[in-house]
Amino acid sequence: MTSQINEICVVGLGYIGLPTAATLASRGFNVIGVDINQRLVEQINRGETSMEESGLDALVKDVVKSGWLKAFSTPQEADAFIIAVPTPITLKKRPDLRYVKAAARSVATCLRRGNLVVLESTVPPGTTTGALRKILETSGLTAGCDFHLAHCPERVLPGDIMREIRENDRIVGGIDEASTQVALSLYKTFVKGNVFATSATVAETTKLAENIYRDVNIALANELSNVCSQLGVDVWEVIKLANKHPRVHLHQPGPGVGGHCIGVVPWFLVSAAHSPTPLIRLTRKINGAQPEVVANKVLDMVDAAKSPKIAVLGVAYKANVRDTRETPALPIIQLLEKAGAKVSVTDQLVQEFTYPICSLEEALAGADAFVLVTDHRQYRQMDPQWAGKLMRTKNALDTRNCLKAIEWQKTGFRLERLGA
Ligand code: SAJ
Repeated sequence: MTSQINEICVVGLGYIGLPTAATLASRGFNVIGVDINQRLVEQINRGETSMEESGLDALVKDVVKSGWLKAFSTPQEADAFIIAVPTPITLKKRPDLRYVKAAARSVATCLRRGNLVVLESTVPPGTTTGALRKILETSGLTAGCDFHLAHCPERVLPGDIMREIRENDRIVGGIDEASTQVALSLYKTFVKGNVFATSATVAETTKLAENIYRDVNIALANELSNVCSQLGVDVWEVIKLANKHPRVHLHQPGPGVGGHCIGVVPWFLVSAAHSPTPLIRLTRKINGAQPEVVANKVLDMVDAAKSPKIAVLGVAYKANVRDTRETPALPIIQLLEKAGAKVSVTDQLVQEFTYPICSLEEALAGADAFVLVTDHRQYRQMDPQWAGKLMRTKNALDTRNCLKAIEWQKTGFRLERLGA
C-alpha cells in the first residue's frame, strides 16, 4: 500500500472540518473541502467564513486565494480522507450516526487502494472498527489490506480552535498498526503537541472519557454552588481556595452545560455500556437542573405577581461564541415566561434564536431584573450606572461571577451571584 499523502479530502466543513482543512492547506497539502451545504461551499470558495474563530477568516481567505483549499459538495478522489461531521443524539438519548454513515457512503464512492480514512467525529466505542469500516468496504476494498483506517478524535475548544488545533496533544488509533502509523505521520505534519498512538476503540473511548470528566466535575461544582448558597458561603471563594491544593481542580458552577459536546457525549457511553452508569446519568440530571435553579433565584428577586420584566443577557452556550446549541438560556427563558414574567433577550453575537434578540439597551429598558447567563466580554464591561438608569428596578443575578459585585452594589443594585 502506498502512503504518500499530498491531497486530502475533508468531509464536513463545520467547526472542526473547516479549521482542519484550512490548517492542512496552510501546511502545503492540496485540500478538497466537502460539505452538503451548497451555500457554505460557495461561501468558502469566495474565501469567506461565518464562524467566530480568531484567525480562521484570514487563513481561509489566504488558502482559498492561493488555491490550496477548494470546496465541493461531494467527495473527490484524494490520498486521504478526514471525516468531521456532527454526531448528535436522538430524543431517546441514543447516538445518531446518520451523518457519519452518509459521509462514509460518499467517501466509499471514491476510495482507492492505498488511501487513508480518518474519522474525527466523536462516536461510541466500536464505531470505527464496526459501522464505519463496513460502509467503507462497500467500495469493494478491504480495510487494513487495501486502505488504512483510523480514529483521531477532535479535541479543540470552540473559541480557541485555531491555536488548539495545532498545539493540543492528539490521540490516533488505527484499526491496525499500519493504519495508526500512517495517520500518525499525517497529524504530525501540523500538530505541535504530542501525537499518541493507540487502537481505534481506545481512542473513541478516551474522547468520551474527556468530555464526561468535564461534565461530572461541572455537576460537582453546581452541587457545591447550590449547597453553598443555602449556607451563605461564597462557592467561588471556596473553589478558588480549594484549587490551591496541588491535586484539586474544581470546575466552575454556572447556569447549566450547553454546547453540542459535553451534555451530549456522555450518552454515547451510557448507550454502549452493558452495566448501569449511575454517575453519568446523575451528572446529566444535576447539570440539567441548573436552569431551574437560576430561574427560581431570579424570580425570588422580583415580584412575580406584577408580571415583571426580566432581561436575559446572553444566549450563546458560553462566553464569546455565537453557538446557541443546547444553551441553558432557552430553558431559563421558558421557565421565567411560565412563571408570568415578560422576558427580553439580548446577545450581541447571536443573530438567530428561538426568541427575538434585541440590543442590550432595549433588553434592560424598564426591566425589573437582569440575569447574566453568558459571560460575554460586553457584559463584563457593562457600566452599572448606565444599566441602572435604564432599568425600572435594580436587580441582577450573575450566574458566572463575572461582574464586580462591589461596583454594582455601590450604585444601588441588589446583585446576587449564583452560589453565594
Ligand atoms: N461550563 C461550566 N463550568 C465549567 C466549564 C464549562 O458550567 O467549569 C459550561 C460552559 O459554560 C458550557 C459547557 O459547560 O455551557 C461546555 O463548555 P466547555 O468550554 O467546557 O466545552 P465545549 O463543549 O465548548 O468543548 C468541549 C471540550 N472538551 C473538553 O474540554 C474535555 C473540547 O475540547 C472538545 O473538543 C469539545 O467539547 C468536543 O467537541 O467534544
